[in-house]
Amino acid sequence: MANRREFIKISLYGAGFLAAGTGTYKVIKALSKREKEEITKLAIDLKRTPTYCEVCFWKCAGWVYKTPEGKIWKITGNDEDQHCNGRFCPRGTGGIGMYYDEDRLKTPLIRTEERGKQVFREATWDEALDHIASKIKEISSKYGPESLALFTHGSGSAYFTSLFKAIGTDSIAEPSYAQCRGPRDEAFFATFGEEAYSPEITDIRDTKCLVLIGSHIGENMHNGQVQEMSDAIDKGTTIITVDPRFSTAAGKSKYWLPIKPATDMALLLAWIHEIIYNEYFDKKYVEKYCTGFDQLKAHVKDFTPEWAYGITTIKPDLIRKTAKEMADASPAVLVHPGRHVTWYGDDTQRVRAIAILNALLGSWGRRGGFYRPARFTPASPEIPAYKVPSKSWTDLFPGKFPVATSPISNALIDASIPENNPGFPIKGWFINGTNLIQTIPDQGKTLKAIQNLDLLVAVDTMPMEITGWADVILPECTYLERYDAMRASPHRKPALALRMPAAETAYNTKPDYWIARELAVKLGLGSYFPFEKQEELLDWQLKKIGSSLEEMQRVGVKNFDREYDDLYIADDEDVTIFTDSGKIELYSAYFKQNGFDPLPKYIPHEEPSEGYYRLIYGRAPMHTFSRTSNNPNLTDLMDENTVWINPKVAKEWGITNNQLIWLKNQDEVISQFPIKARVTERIRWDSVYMVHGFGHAQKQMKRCFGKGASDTQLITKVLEDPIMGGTGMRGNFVTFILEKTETEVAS
Ligand SMILES: Nc1nc2c(c(=O)[nH]1)N[C@H]1C(S)=C(S)[C@@H](COP(=O)(O)OP(=O)(O)OC[C@H]3O[C@@H](n4cnc5c(=O)[nH]c(N)nc54)[C@H](O)[C@@H]3O)O[C@H]1N2
Ligand SMILES: Nc1nc2c(c(=O)[nH]1)N[C@H]1C(S)=C(S)[C@@H](COP(=O)(O)OP(=O)(O)OC[C@H]3O[C@@H](n4cnc5c(=O)[nH]c(N)nc54)[C@H](O)[C@@H]3O)O[C@H]1N2
Ligand code: SF4
Ligand SMILES: [Mo]
Repeated sequence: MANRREFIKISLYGAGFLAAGTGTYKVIKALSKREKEEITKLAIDLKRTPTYCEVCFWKCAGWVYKTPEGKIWKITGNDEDQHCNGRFCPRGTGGIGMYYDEDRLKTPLIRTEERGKQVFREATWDEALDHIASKIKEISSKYGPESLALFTHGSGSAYFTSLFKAIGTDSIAEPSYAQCRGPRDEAFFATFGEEAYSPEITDIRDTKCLVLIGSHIGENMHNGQVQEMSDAIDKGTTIITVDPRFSTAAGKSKYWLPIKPATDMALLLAWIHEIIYNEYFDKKYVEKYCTGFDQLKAHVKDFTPEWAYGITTIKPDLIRKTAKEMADASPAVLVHPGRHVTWYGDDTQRVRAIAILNALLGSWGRRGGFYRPARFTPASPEIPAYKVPSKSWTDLFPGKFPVATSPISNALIDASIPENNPGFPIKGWFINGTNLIQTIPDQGKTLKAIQNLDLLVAVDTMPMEITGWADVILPECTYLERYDAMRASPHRKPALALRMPAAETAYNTKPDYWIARELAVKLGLGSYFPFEKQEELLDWQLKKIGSSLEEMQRVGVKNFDREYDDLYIADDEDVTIFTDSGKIELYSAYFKQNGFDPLPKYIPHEEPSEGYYRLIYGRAPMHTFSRTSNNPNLTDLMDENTVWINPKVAKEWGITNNQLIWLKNQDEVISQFPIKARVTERIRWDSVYMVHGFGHAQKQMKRCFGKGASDTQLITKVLEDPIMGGTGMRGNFVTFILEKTETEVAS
């Protein structure tokens, strides 16, 4: 593959940067400059088509270049795009590997043996969709359409969501809520009346002080954020990183606070204490926009840095100094809200403390804090009203998680297990673009739920763990072979981005729009998809705004002016805050009303027992979850994960660098595959760390099968957030097995 060799050459250049750790934040810029030079040289021969990337959910818009022979040669960023500023990250560049992966799903498959045995027969699309439609009808008439659940992630979600609403169910969950940013968004809603959005409205570009609590930007490769952080580093911005691990970001920080994991709440409360009792807060701002200050002040009275030191192991003078740094930068200070925040079960409250801190520092709506987003919403064609479900997902477990604003994937899974006595049973799962086995903690529960289903459909591009359990597998073509809904995410300026087919459709695969519409037609719901072809819908939407599909195919991205000049709140400006009180709620009346603490409290969490270590995890710059583990281009950069162990601990155990070991958790679950030890001072002695997304147990993914260990397999204990149902995943502890005994190998 010519394009692959090219890619590796460029990527190795990038990987060198990464390994050296000197310029991680420069890698995107360096890659893009070289690529652009090469493209300029060759431009005459190359065709380009616009796309937006599906390798992660930052959705950068770019260009796909093809050789005269029709091979995809390169993907680069679109200069007009605010998400990427013309530069893709190494994963986005490696997206080509999704198209060329020879292990891809190639044709629809129908199970012929019971679940658990992966025996399928090939089917035509018509046959597969007929089979699904008749099962959907059967479940609907036996239990009601509400007993069908959709689990979805990624750009196909729009159309499958529409289909399932038309069928008559609102049990439609995305793992980006209860496994990711749900607690953050509910905490921000409660405080500011708005979420933190995606892409986050963090004004890193103009901040004078960036505080990262766990957020490991730089390994977490969300493109625009990494670029803005790179510029911030160059400008000498003060960065404070709180992480039990010396992350890439910690290496670029003025202050690294190697906190004892699970104790961040104590640090946050001590910072709030310092900021209030030293009168560091933005008085005018707090007076004008906030409510509940006196209650907050009384609440944090005793949460001194000395108190927090005993809990967090962070020295009082360091807590004081960092609080002062934030105050000095205020309001251009950004205590980052994080993104994957489902850690310890009190996550909504921890992010509430982060929100409160930002409010006190006056950073919400201010330059260098959180900007005000703007979004362009494309027109929707006229369709019949969706049927109102007679039973809603909120009736599955009445009274639980009153503050949740989105369906909770783990609650849908619970409701698929009869002995949990749900309000009504979930009997069918339609899964699009999410590998539930690796994504949802407590795999045993997921598998138990699966055994109770009457139907499990998986739409995917790869033979993942979840497709192995499906009754019907529908192979979607990759994002490089299809149109999709236009990207219309909020940003500093409203914008639209187009994705269109860049390459021939490989194998017998189909795009999400086609699949959703065909199924709708078979269910008698075709009127919900009035356009036969997606390009007709896109053209109709674009013509409404004086553009056209033809124009978007040429430009890829269209930025619009903001309707109002309100990127930031001007000094003393009257603004609408969307909470019930119309104020930024330091004291949350809404939480109180729902039976939760109106002000965040520190609650001690369980600690590892002797010989066990807390299992923490995160991202690697060159991979996205489990979706890229088999990508030929990206496995060339990293093909397994390692377990980071502190040298003191390694010595006690006699573990050496690169030694293959197994991990066993508190519930006696042993990692299915061994993992290499990485002995490093960069992790505290009480924890071990690994990158999520490896340890695949699906043999059909030949490159990644059995490489490294799966964190999810070891996350059997879930610390559920009582406020919104998030699955806290960092309350699991592991010990080491240096050699497996016969019985352990057999198990
Ligand atoms: N390359 C790459 N980038 C990605 C993704 C990807 O798959 N690959 N996924 C994207 C998505 S969807 C998300 S949600 C984000 C997630 O990215 P983030 O929101 O940045 O992730 P977190 O899980 O919050 O942070 C992981 C960090 O938390 C630290 N940590 C662990 N326990 C504690 C603790 O108790 N306290 C503190 N202070 N720190 C702790 C870990 O050492 C690690 O450095 O990344 C996004 N970016
Ligand atoms: N243990 C553990 N669990 C986690 C996390 C963690 O760090 N550790 N992170 C959590 C977070 S932050 C998030 S956001 C979620 C992410 O959860 P998921 O989105 O489920 O993550 P992936 O593992 O990437 O699974 C994506 C699936 O979509 C498929 N896919 C890729 N492209 C396409 C496409 O174009 N069409 C279709 N139909 N399918 C496609 C992939 O092959 C794969 O099966 O996981 C959460 N769960
Ligand atoms: S950050 Fe990287 S992987 Fe994510 S959308 Fe952008 S280019 Fe793609
Ligand atoms: Mo996420």
